[in-house]
This record gives sequence, C-alpha cells and structure tokens, in this order.
Amino acid sequence: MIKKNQTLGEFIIENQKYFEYSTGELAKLLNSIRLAAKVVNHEVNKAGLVDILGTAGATNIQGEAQQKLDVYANEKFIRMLTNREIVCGIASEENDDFITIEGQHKDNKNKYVVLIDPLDGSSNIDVNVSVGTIFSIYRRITPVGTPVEMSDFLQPGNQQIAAGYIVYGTSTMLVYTTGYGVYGFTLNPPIGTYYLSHPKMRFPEKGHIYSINEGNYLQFPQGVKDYIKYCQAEEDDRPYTSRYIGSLVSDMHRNILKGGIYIYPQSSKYKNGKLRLLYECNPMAFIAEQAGGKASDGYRRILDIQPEHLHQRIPFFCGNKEMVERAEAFMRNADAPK
Ligand code: P6P
Repeated sequence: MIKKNQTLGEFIIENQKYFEYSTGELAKLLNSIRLAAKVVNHEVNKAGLVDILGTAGATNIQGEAQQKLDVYANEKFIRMLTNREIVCGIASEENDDFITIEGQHKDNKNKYVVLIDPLDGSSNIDVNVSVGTIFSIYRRITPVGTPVEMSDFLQPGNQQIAAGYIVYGTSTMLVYTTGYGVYGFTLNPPIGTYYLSHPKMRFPEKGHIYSINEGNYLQFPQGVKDYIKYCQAEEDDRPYTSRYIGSLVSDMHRNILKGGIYIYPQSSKYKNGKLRLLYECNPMAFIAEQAGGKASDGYRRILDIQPEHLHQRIPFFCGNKEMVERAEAFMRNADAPK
C-alpha cells in the first residue's frame, strides 16, 4: 500500500513482508545504503568547496583515472556495509577483486552480496553535472558461514533480489526495486529523510528521447547507425530528441520519467561496449524491466547473460520496450545476409 509522503524507512519496513526469505536483513541492507548515500550526497554537494575535486592520482582496474570523490564514495559505501555486518561480500567498480566481509564471530551468517558502482559518471563532478551510485543485491549461492566465492558475484541479473540507484542531481533521489515495481524517494536535506515522491515509476507508453554518444558514430555497428538515422528522420512522430548527459544514472532516470532509450554499443574502441554488466547494466536492466521497459545487448536480454568475470563489459540498449525492440530490429536487419 502506498501512503503519500511515506519515508523510505517506513516503506522498507511496510514492504518487508513482500520479501521472501528476508529476516529483516534486507531492510537493514537498504537502510545502510540509504545512510551511505546521504553521506556521499553531502560530499558531492560541496565538491566545489573542498579538496575532493579532480583525480586521486590513481587508476582503477578499468585503467580510468580515479576521481577523489570516486575513492571517497567507494570507501563510504564499503565501510557502511562492512560495519553493519549485513553482507558477506562486496564487489565494486573501484576494487580489482571482491571483498570478503568476515563477521565478528567469524561464522558470517549473512546471506547477501552487494555489487556497486559507488560514483558513476564521476568525470562530470568537476563540471557540476549530476552523478550517481548504482547497486545490485543477490543472495549468496555458496554455503552460509563460509567465505564468499567468485560464483556468488557471477550470477545472472535475473537472480537479483534488489537493485537501485541514487542520483545526486538538482535533488537527491534513491530509486530501487525488489521485483515489485520501482519506487523513487527524494531526500529532504535539512532533515536527512527520504520521502516517497515517485511511486510505481514506469516508462511512458511512447518514448521520444535517444541517448547515445554520437561522437563515436563512425565506430558504431551498422544497425546502430541505421537506428540513429531512423530517430532523426522527419516522419511519423519523429525526429526524436537527442539527450546525452554522460552519466548513466541521470540519462536512465530522465528516460524512465520522460520516455527514451539509452544505448552504449560496441565500437572499435570498446569491443564489448563500455558499461559493466554486473554493477551498471544488470541493476539498470532490473529497474527498466520493472518499470515496463526492456534491456538487451542488442540481441540478448541483459538479465539472462551469464557473467564470466567481475568487470565484464557489455553493449547496452535500455529503455522503452518499443524503442529497444526497434533498435534490435535494426541490429538484426544490418546483420542479415544481403
Ligand atoms: P562516454 C560514465 O563513465 C559512464 O560509465 C556512464 O555513466 C556514461 O553514460 C558513460 O560512461 C559515458 O561514456 O564514452 O560517452 O563519455
């Protein structure tokens, strides 16, 4: 049941009963993410004032210069999740390998693992453009009480039990799903409470926004080039509008609210696309499908793809169902033997 202005904490507890197996651990887990997001939000909002702008002088496994705020956000989320002993393992974009959380009692009875992109789109921080955090939660598949293994993290996205994002934009919002719809909560900064502002978020029936970095046009597969030309043609209800922020969370959030498709395809620079399957595409795909949309790699449903390694990249087509299906048709037609 949806109550106007319900707080995130009330909502989690009230909907706990819809969540099988949970013994309140998921509520604690979502609450720890909520708290970490408040702390990161505080830093993001004052990034221009203190020395946390710019690069941290290190690079992550992706070979990308780590921003100071990337490192800060990563440390905050990992510490928050570790100190509360709610999860048995964490994988992060910023860490080469996964982290095993040894419980104080050594026989860690926790049953969830979290995969996280602590600060996505962080290259936008220095230019004051919105960034976000993305998280994905699974039940472990190895025996409870034993150290987590890679197999606990390499589960297909259709096994996620919860996924969400925080968008640090003109307002800070936490959006998540546990498989019963997508709910958006807006932070009221003076009191540090999130209120239910977007119940049952769903893509509009039709979408007219396409989000893609057209600077890479010449490197795109022919099917993507054909789809972009389709979007730009002046007929039917086109041309569509091109909107690309360069921050997956922001582009996806806008497209769910307004209707649109986000595409990061394979290219000569990124043979398997740029986005990571485990902590960007899977959580966003779970949310998109729960909001009535669709997510694929241009051919296969993202949530059915069996991951092979932690930082695996994958082409990503995600948005309104009819827009994704049309883009997939262009991909198939371009591949068909002439
Ligand atoms: P490009 C940010 O680094 C990110 O992972 C997504 O948030 C964003 O949509 C994309 O990469 C931007 O990549 O190559 O267009 O700058």
